[in-house]
Amino acid sequence: MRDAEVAKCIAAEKRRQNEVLELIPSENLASLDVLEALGSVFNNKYSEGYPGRRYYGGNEFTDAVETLAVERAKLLFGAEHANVQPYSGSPANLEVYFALLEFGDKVMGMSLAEGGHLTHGHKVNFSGRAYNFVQYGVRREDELLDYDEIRRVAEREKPKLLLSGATAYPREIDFKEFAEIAKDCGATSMVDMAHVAGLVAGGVHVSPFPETDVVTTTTHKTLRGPRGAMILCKRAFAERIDKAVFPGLQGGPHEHAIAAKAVCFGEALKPEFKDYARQVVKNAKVLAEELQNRGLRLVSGGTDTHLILVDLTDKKMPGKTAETALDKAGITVNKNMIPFDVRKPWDPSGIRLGTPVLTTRGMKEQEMRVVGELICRAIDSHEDGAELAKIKGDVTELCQQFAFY
Ligand code: DSN
Repeated sequence: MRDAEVAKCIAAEKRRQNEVLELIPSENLASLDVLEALGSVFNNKYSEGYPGRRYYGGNEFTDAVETLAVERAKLLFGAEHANVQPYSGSPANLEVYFALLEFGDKVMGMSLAEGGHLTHGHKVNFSGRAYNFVQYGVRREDELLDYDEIRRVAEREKPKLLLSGATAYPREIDFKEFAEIAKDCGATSMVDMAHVAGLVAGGVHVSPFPETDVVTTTTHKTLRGPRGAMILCKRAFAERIDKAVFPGLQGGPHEHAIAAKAVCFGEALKPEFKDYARQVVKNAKVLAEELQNRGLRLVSGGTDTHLILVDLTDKKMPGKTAETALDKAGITVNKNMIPFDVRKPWDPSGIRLGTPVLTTRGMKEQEMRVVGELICRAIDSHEDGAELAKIKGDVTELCQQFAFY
């Protein structure tokens, strides 16, 4: 790297990633092989089209690497068709809508405020502007999805597409039940499994396959690959999906990212990945228990996945204050809305955390107890700079034992 200024930023970010406790549940640490593929000469190539049908010459090796990614993706998830070209999760979702719907068609998706995603029909997002989204959420009493109620609404509203998947729901989502509801009310079923793809691949979360018609996922979250996405579907939807990705919404595919996706899927097909996925969930459960034992209220009372949502209302502390205090202590989380939040998205009542990164670094149950204690100490001393600095010292010490890069 001859650009000293950029090199300095990269070195600082690498140090940060090694020295903080990264608890944002949608992040992970990709392997050096994934990073090498991302930094490869595939970056230089234009390859509009699909393997064997490109608009440019010189695509012999991009065809080979993209085919590898497609075949590994299908094998990993038991899918009939895979399109590995989506640039990221949001475009992937819009591509599915573009493939299967007319503008104005009715879709059901989970509201962002209760755990969904912007592209699941939020009014500020293209999805919510272009399509007629009916939003569902969680039950007030236990903050869980109410499948009977979702079925009732689907039968009444008759959406063309029924979408499930979330970014801030700590419990396992019954993708099979969603597929059943969609089938019974004549809708196409779609799952956005971005958050839990690695858990599905590792066999510790119910799979949307083979029942679901179309599935989107990012590849950089629990799946631990490059920043990017893919769409998996039944053969019957393949042609429409491929056309929506290119030429519908995208231009030249990012073949360097596709090469890195192939590496990621290869890693996830290895038996060790199952151990990883199992440990992610075990760690989240222990961390959740530790936080509860220390007096924090968790949305839905715990977790089945990699993700924990803490409600700080009883602590009389906004999520933003907690995020800032934890940052000062070297612990990275994100402030997050909780279901039925009375506060605003920029300063909501909760924080969201998860265990994919710490598990990649090799931390286990014992370390989760320590992490839980550090989090609670930082929250309790959010106004005490000296104590936060002391906690940061403890964080650095722990992190040094689990350096990854
Ligand atoms: N930004 C992602 C997350 O943090 O969950 C969702 O796209």
